[in-house]
Order: sequence, then C-alpha cells, then structure tokens
Amino acid sequence: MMCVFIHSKGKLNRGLAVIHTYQALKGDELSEEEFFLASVLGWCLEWLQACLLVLDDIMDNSQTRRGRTCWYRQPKVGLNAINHGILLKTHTHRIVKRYFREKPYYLGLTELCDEVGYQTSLGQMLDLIITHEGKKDLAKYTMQAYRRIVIYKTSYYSFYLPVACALLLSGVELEKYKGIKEILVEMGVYFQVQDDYLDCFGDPEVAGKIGTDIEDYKCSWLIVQALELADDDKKQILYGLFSKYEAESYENLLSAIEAQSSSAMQEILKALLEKIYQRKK
Ligand code: GPP
Ligand code: MG
Ligand code: MG
Ligand code: MG
Repeated sequence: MMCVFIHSKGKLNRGLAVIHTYQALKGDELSEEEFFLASVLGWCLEWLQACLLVLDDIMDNSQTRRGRTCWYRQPKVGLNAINHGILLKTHTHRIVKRYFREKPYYLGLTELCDEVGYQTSLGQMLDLIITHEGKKDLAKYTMQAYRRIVIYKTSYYSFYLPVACALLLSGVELEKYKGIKEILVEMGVYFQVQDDYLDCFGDPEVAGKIGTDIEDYKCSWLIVQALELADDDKKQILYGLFSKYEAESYENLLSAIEAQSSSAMQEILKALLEKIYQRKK
C-alpha cells in the first residue's frame, strides 16, 4: 500500500476512509486478513472514483486532472477513455467477487455498490440537465436544486459508501448508528461546496485541476449564492452576463457563417441561427 501512496496523485480519501472506519469500529488492531480485505475494498472505491473522474472530465470538457492533462485529452486516448472508464468500474465487480463472494455480507455489499453507482449516475444526469436548462434560465439555480444534484452526484459515493462498506465488513447494521447517513450526506454537500469554491478561486497547481464551472454554466454553489443574495439590480447584472454570452455567441456564429463561400449555405445557416437566437423554449 505504501509504495502506491507515493505514486498516487489523488488524496485516496475514499479508500482510506474504509480502512480507518473499519479500524475504529473494531476498536483494536486489525488482523492481517482484515486489513487486507479492507484495503481491497478501499482500492475498489478508488477505482470507482477513477472511473467517475475519467468520464466526468469528458462531460465537463475539463483540461487537467490531478496535475496532468485529462486522460481523454491524452494523445491516442480520446473517446477510448469511455471504455477505460467502464473497465475501471467493471473490474471492481470482479475483484469484489474474487475476494468477497463467500462472505455473508456479499449480497449486501454488491447491492450497496450497485445502488450507490446508480444514485451517482442520477446525480450526474441532474447536473447535466440543469446545466442545459440554466443556460436558458438562471432562475433554475436554486439551493433546493443544488442540494439534490450534489447529494446524488457526490455525497453517496464519496461519504456514505466508504462508511457503509466498513460497517458491512464489521457485520454491523447501519441502522445501529441512527442519523449517520444524514451526517454523511451533509458532509458530502459541504465537500462539493468546497469543490465549487475551489473551481473558481482555488490554485490549479494545488487542486491539480483547472476549473470549468463558469464556462460550463454549472449550477455551482457560487452562482446559487449570488442569485440568493443579489437584489433585483444585481440579478439583472447576472442575467446580463447571460445576455452578453448569448450576444457574443450569436456574433461569433454569424461571422463564421459569413465566412462561408457559398451564399446559399450562408442563407441556410442564418435561417437556422435566427430560429434559435433569444429563443424562450
Ligand atoms: C463531482 O462533480 C462529481 C463527480 C465526479 C461524479 C461524476 C459522476 C459520473 C456518473 C461520471 P465535478 O464535476 O464538480 O467534479 P470535478 O470538479 O472534480 O470535475
Ligand atoms: Mg461534473
Ligand atoms: Mg467535473
Ligand atoms: Mg467541480
């Protein structure tokens, strides 16, 4: 484990959380076998994280990750990265099967991972859908909408999953600890709010990634706060930013169309552009 620490550019928060929580629940030293199994599960969570980041960077059109060019932007990788993401995820199923299929908690473990994987994809879907809608109407970016997205896309897999895995390993029912799921979910929201803040104000050298939330029109905590705090005049400024974006996009498209040599094609493209410019639906 130690030598991989040195090479890993990630923080390994999720993987380590499985081991640390399991250790804390047991109360005494883990046996070699127990430590090994917790590490296997910890690595599976890290591979799940790798899968999510490889795919998320494609969807967010990101530039860098963990201090390097994003995987899908590497020469010779491109959209093959989609398959690499799928491989990262599916091979965790094989590893879980190899090491845990005889354990009494095997079914619980696989069902937990499937459910959390599903919730994360739903969260990503919400993130992408609202981005599309927010481009037309910033008023969609409410705190309620924000919380729904981040609980699904971040909290469940980043905070609830590692602790639930450790509980399964120790044979303890989650229900024994009343209210912990809610705390973990809130911790995930806090973590994503920090992520959103760092996307804009963090140092890319330290964070290892260049922010994309503004360019991507994301429903980020910052824009949600800005809209909540802004009076009507300030809101007009924020909405004005959108009008500026819309006007600039329109101008850029128009000049690209006018550079076309065929005047017939220019007419077709202009007609298409006019249909979508300042559309309300
Ligand atoms: C964080 O969003 C959420 C994820 C990485 C989950 C992705 C889920 C998938 C099903 C692919 P983010 O885009 O703010 O993260 P980052 O800032 O690290 O790009
Ligand atoms: Mg994203
Ligand atoms: Mg992203
Ligand atoms: Mg982010």
